[in-house]
Amino acid sequence: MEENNQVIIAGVSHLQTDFDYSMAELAQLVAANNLKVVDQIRQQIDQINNKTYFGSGKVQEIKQLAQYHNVSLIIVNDELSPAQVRNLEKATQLHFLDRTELILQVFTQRAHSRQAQLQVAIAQLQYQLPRIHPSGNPLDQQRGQSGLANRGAGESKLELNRRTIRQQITKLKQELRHVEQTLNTQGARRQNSKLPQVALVGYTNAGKSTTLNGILDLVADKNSKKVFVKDQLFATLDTSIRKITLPQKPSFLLSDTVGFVSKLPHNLIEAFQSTLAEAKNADLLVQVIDASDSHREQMMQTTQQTLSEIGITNKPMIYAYNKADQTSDFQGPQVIGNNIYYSALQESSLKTLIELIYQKLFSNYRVIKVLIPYSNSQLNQSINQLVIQNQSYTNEGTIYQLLVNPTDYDSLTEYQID
Ligand SMILES: Nc1nc2c(ncn2[C@@H]2O[C@H](COP(=O)(O)OP(=O)(O)OP(=O)(O)O)[C@@H](O)[C@H]2O)c(=O)[nH]1
Ligand SMILES: [Mg+2]
Repeated sequence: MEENNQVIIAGVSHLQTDFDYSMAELAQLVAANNLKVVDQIRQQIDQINNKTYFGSGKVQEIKQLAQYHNVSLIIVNDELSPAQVRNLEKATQLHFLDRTELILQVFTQRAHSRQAQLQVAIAQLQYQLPRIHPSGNPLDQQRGQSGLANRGAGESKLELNRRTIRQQITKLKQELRHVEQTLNTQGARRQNSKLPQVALVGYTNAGKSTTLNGILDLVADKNSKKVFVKDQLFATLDTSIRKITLPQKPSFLLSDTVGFVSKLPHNLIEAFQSTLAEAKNADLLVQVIDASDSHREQMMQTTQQTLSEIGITNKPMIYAYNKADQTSDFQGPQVIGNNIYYSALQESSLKTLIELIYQKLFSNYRVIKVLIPYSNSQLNQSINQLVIQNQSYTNEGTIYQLLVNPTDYDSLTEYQID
């Protein structure tokens, strides 16, 4: 980016209750981009200025502050329209980057798998599409508008550039579909498509991946690969799905996926649809919350809002307040209704969380005792896929005590004994 990595962040608080928090988060996103905030500028107005976003006096103030700090890049806490960026840059001769672009940049850095890279690239191009200019340099847009002929030429070149970008998007989308098909046919998903699904969702850095890893440790599943954990925004961009199996219990699939942030760009949500599909298809969501963060309420609101934007409403949810070890007087895990206070770093906590998941997921499972004749080998075989609590042999056949879902229960009643 800039040689000089110092920036000023700027925001307008328009009837926004969580303005402080969103500015603090903007500073974190800036740090995630290896840039340094040297100062910030705020304005309180009820109406955003369509032309320059900030009021005109504020624009001059930004220019002066930038001169004072010798900074040439201003980061704005909102998505700006292409015209607003142009007008601001024209008025100040500075560069402006908006929150959306900043988030896109962080995603770009973090994308390692082909799927994530394609998703981010699509979101980037979609963001750029309305923002490109004939010269590629937004500052030239104004300078180039000197004569009619010139302008016409500019416009057709602009159309050409736009068409090229649209073609690129189409091509990347095709490749993405291809990659996703391959993943679908390989994954745990297909082999275990009938198992109940649980998805970890929530704010970035809340501890979703740590929770998944902890649970994998607990079930001592040596074959399951751990997922990546780091104290940074958007450590996870890919979905990981793991099968969780405990003795004498039904198995389920547990998935970990991309975290949320406030004002998550729409293009990203759209591009990450298939990654987020895990949450969409889940039977149960576990919303992981950083209980030690003073902004947890806003983060929960943002999570709720993002979920409804993806079309997820009214799903059964466990509220998992993580990092309780960093709050005062944490003794051990505590469950109150659908809420659990826990630490993903503590074994007893994870055990309690798994129990809660089982309770929610399998509350309608029932125990049935059946006698299956030896001659019915097909049925004996499919029973082996179910949770067998007990098994004994008689002259007439095998007696099983099973823990089953309502559908299986119904289909087995004709073999039921006592
Ligand atoms: N003290 C403490 N730290 C935790 C706990 N759970 C997670 N962490 C730390 O929090 C940071 C983020 O954890 P992750 O599991 O990567 O968070 P995430 O929700 O997967 O984040 P994204 O992938 O960015 O969405 C890491 O440094 C973890 O070690 C906890 O219970 N206690
Ligand atoms: Mg993660």
